[in-house]
Amino acid sequence: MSRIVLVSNRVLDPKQAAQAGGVAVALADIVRTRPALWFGWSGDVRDDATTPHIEGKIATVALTESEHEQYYLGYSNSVLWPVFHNRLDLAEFEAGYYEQYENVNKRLASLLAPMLKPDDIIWVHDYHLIPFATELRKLGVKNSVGFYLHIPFPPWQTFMAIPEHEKLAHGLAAYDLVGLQTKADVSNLIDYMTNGVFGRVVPDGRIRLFDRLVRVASFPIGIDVEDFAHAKRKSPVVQGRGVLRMIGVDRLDYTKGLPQKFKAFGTFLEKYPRYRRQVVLTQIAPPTRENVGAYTDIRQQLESLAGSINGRYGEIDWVPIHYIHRSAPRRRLADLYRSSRIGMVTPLRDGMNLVAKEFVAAQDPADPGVLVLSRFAGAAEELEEAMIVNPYSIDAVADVMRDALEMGLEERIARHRALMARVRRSDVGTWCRSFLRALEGLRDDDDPRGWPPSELIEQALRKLNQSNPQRAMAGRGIAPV
Ligand code: GDG
Repeated sequence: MSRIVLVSNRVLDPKQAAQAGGVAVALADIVRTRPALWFGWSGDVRDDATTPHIEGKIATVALTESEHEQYYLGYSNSVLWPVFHNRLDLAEFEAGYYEQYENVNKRLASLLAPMLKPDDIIWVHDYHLIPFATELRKLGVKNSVGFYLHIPFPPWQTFMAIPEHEKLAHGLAAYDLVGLQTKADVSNLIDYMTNGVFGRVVPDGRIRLFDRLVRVASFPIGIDVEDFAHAKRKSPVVQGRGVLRMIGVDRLDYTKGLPQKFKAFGTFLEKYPRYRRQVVLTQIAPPTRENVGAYTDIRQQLESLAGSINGRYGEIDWVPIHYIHRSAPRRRLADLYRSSRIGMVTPLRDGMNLVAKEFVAAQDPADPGVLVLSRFAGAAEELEEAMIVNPYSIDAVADVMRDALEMGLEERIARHRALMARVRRSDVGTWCRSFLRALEGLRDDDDPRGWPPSELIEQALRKLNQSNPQRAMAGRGIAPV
């Protein structure tokens, strides 16, 4: 069995990873169960640590002050994060950010390269590390290298607003496999590769971009269902008997649609006064990236909205919004999900959103709560039986809150059963296995024609051929078979 080398911006102690949740659990699981090495940033910022700290299967590196400032807070979180979430207005295209982004990728690659064995499979995670494979290739690394993007890929013209988009495209082309969350993301990336930088889809379904062949496919991430399936019902007490809870759990990020959610709850209380005193909205919103400017605004906005809604509708014995700007223990999250009637997952844009799946997994199948899910979360592509909403439409979300509260037991059970089957089918184990199988398959594949073109690639081929047969013939679109 080949060793898996995981590379991610943050590396967590596997013991802490279980508490942190999300992807960290999945990666820690690979490290526990396979020959593996997990390499990346330790989370420390110091100017004196230049060599990796190696402990068992974990190798970590500190960042210097200026690397942290420009690679992490700067290019990764003030350029790529907002643009990939369609927030060009928040992007800070500062001179120097990209250079440092590339430098950190180069430095990390040069520290990892000497630790690699010829048959290692390398799996790089997320937007911080797009140029990582290019830097490895420059050092002569020939191994299979896959990349997984946890956040959405934007429409191609939005991506082209990034001044260095072509360099990023070169970065992506250096991978053998680029994995994305949804089919919509795959479609956006193929659009960009073919229209923006004139890649072409070749008959085996891969994309020829610059001088490389790269496969692009979707691998929707999932959760460890068993982690949530044994939640307890009677956990955190709600104020008063019979009061129903709506629950939200989101990092305090401007992509998560928190002000819109609070406004919709205010509108719901205004339009449907009979629900006053009957319902509370509990929002857990742990702090995140507080050193990035755009995150200060969202915090202030949310505090003022919670204050004004509570001031306007609250009573001595009933506070409508419980807003908690701290992290909750993972165990308690599962209990909170289970004791809530509605899961409010309403991001403005999200790669997948694991909270949606965790909420479903934690429900009591005999008396389940209802998931309200934004159509702009990647999870909406799979979780069709949720109540799908447009989070920008405050009035519509307020109405869906009422519909969800009024939904009868039979319908709640039917929806939950279907959702639970989906959450089980594409759990975190399936996600890991299918990505690694695809990557390992590419390595063994010396005849690229062996790859059946995926449904999406076929669609792209048809679309391009129909829209511009000459382009296809000219070799810019599809290579002749
Ligand atoms: C990125 C993409 C994609 C949250 N608050 C607490 C807490 N959490 C846990 C949740 C969940 C995880 O953190 C959050 O995952 P999400 O998927 O909801 O969102 P991002 O953090 O933005 O993750 C996203 C994901 O990567 C995976 O590919 O789905 O689209 O943006 O597991 O439960 N955990 C604890 N306390 C908290 O207060 N313990």
